[in-house]
Amino acid sequence: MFDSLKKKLQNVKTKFASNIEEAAEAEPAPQPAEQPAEPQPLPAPPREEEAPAEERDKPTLFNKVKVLVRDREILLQEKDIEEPLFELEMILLENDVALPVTDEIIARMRKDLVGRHKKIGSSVDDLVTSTLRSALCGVLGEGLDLLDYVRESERPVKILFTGVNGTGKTTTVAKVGHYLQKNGFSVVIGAGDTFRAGAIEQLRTHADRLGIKVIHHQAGADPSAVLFDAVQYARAHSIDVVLADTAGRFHNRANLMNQLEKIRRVMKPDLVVYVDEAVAGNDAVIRADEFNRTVGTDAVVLTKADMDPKGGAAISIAHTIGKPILFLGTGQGYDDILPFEPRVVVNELLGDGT
Ligand SMILES: Nc1nc2c(ncn2[C@@H]2O[C@H](COP(=O)(O)OP(=O)(O)O)[C@@H](O)[C@H]2O)c(=O)[nH]1
Ligand SMILES: [Mg+2]
Repeated sequence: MFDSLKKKLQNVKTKFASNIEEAAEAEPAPQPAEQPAEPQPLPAPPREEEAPAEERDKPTLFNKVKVLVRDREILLQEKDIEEPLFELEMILLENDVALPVTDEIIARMRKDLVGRHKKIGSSVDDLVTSTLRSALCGVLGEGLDLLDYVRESERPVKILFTGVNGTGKTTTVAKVGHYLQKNGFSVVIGAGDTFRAGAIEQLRTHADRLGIKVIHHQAGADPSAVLFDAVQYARAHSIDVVLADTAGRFHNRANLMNQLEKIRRVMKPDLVVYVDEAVAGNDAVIRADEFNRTVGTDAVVLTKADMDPKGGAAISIAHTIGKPILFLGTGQGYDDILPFEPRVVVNELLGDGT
């Protein structure tokens, strides 16, 4: 998952670190008496080793930051990180991170490295990794824990899955059903894709394997009626969660969008989940944005993350539409679904697994 991006981030981290080390080596030898909290003209001398820790930790007022390199402190300036910052920007764009999200990450990196006092140990690597980590976490925002959500909601919890064709909605409905069952919740699935031949059968095959009840009508039936019945069934049998599969649709196809509006009115979903594939990169981000504007979206599932070397959609989508990612799909098996925890994904990207 995201291997190309991971490798490139590793390289750019090394570049940041070596630039900072170079800046440290170019720094003049420490001067004695210094006023730590006062603004000073550039270039400023490094701070004294013997300056009290609490003084060293105070934010400086000018545009640079003290960095400890091999047990000595230097003042890091913008020019020292300009080049790796540019390289990082190119890497993010090449890996399908949306432009505004790339800008945000770069701005966060710059702000964190320059113009603020930073307390770090003697490792430049740690500084670079933690700065990059917090910039990425900043754009990924908070995930959404489905188990917590279900625990805290009135029953039955109704979840509607929507999005374009072939992205993995039906597979995701089956995976989420399995995930909820494993975690102690009862589930019923509504076969709301009555449009495509074979869709009901496909869903029933998944559900049979997983021991999940499917409510379905004939092909061509009104999906609102099917999903209404699924909700009634859940009420009558005290089922915790209703998962509603739907036919793939485009935001710009009026008849299908009207049908979706009707499903929403009749079923009254608690969560509308937009499903798209991570491999679609920027296209997935644009489509999610358009779906969110036209029908509204509460959360996103990105499938096929296992086939995506870039990770751009996963990084960009939540920040772009302002809605959390719920899961990443990571394969074709029923267990190949990963609750989206931003910190875990960022650690995976930065390759340190901590
Ligand atoms: N590699 C991989 N394939 C997936 C994933 N999710 C779905 N698929 C495959 O994508 C194809 C389309 O899935 P389907 O659920 O029928 O999509 P739908 O048309 O949106 O309902 C199927 O072959 C699935 O096995 C995933 O996370 N990883
Ligand atoms: Mg389907």
